[in-house]
Amino acid sequence: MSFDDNRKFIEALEKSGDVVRITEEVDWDLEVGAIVRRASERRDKAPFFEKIKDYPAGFTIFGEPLGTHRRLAVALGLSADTAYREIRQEYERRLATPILPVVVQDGPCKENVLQADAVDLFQFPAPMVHEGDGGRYIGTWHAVICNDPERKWTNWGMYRLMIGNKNHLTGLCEPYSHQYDIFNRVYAPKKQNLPVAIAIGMDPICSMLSGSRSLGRKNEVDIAGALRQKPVALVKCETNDLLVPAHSEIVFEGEMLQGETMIEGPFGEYTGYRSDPRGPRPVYRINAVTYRNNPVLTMSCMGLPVTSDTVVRSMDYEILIKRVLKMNGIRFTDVHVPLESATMMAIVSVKPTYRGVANQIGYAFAAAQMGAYKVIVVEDDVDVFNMTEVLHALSSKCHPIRGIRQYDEAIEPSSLNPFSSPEERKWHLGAKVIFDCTWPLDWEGAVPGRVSFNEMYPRDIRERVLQKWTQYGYD
Ligand SMILES: Cc1cc2nc3c(=O)[nH]c(=O)nc-3n(C[C@H](O)[C@H](O)[C@H](O)COP(=O)(O)O)c2cc1C
Ligand SMILES: [Mn+2]
Repeated sequence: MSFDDNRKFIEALEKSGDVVRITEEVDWDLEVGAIVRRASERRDKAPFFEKIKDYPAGFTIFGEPLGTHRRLAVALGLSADTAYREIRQEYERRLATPILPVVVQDGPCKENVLQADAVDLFQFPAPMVHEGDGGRYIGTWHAVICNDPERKWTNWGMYRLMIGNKNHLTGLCEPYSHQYDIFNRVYAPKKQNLPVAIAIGMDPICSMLSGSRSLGRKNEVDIAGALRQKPVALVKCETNDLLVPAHSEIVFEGEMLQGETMIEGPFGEYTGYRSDPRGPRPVYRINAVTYRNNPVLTMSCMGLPVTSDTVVRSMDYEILIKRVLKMNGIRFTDVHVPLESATMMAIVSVKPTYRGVANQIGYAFAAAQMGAYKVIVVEDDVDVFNMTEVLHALSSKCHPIRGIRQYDEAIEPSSLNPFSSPEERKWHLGAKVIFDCTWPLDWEGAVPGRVSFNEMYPRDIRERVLQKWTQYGYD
């Protein structure tokens, strides 16, 4: 079961009880943002806004499509209450077999076509997401699509987009991103603009993959096919050769301009803060707009967890971290990036067989471009998803001096790191720390034994207690 668009996805979420249809008229100016924000902070259902002030009936907004693990499970065609570990396992299993897209001649995204002077980005109910944002953000859950003619592949990335004026967008595109690399490596030397297509309101899986880093230089659309277990139908743009999902709700065709900037931001960010000041950012000129009748604009209201960003990127980071650890020959047993950390912390479990494994993990994290700054290394008798066990291990086993190791000036992919100084943020410099919660191997014979039901009682006693538990008067 996979969804071609959010319309079908919303129907499925209605069945599983994970969406609220809001028929009351809401204001695009902060009211929509405030509702999405509160729902996220309460881990509540996704809001689907059916009537937006100042906009025609049928122009709707769908907030935080993947803002909970339940919604992620439904998007993958799994039951809404599938345990997260199983969701991740299924996700990783499907990743292994890419399914190439098919190109079709026509699609719903061509129901309305506007070109040149007819383009007006204010035609869509882009929300003023947070108070004090630099403008109205129309790209917070979408894909910017571009080709790399040198290496012959197509990139999809989620890079935020603010409306600059009637036919220009501007937004943050970090230097480590694929799009910036293509813009800078292929197009800048020729002083050519980079053709782009911006697809908003794609199906949940296509959107999700646009925000994923673990794929590396793969065509995101091939992996979207893998996860959907069905190829994505693509259709050609009107004004360039790029291909977009035929079921996209809204498509902007344009160019990322050489040598021009617009003042963008600030914006409420994924870390739960607003750290990055207003400043000059890349500009996209929009030459054509195509959209479905009654378009569904998707959005994310970044800020304190849990948002679609947190849900998607935590899993993506776990997959990335596993790969980095494997590449370094580190034998780990599991990895968890807690949702509450907004991808800034990771827990890794290991079975130590040699000294210094935590330090080895520290170096691997410090060298890898990913924002898990705090890493808790536990032994494999701790379940990395059980924060009660993790906090106990951290409190009891990590030596306040010898158990902590810092790695300075680690290259940091995000310029939004709240604890870095403004100067460090500018240069993408971060730092990492390892909390080693493993027993030193040379303590052989002197390791404190853990006092727990499972570890401190003989099997026959435990079995008797379990068997008679309700007899004793417990539930
Ligand atoms: C909701 C959301 C918003 C994001 N906003 C930005 C952004 O404004 N700029 C940016 O460089 N990355 C942003 N990211 C992170 C990138 O999408 C992510 O790093 C992705 O891997 C980029 O694609 P690429 O690996 O193909 O470059 C965002 C991610 C999500 C999920
Ligand atoms: Mn990419």
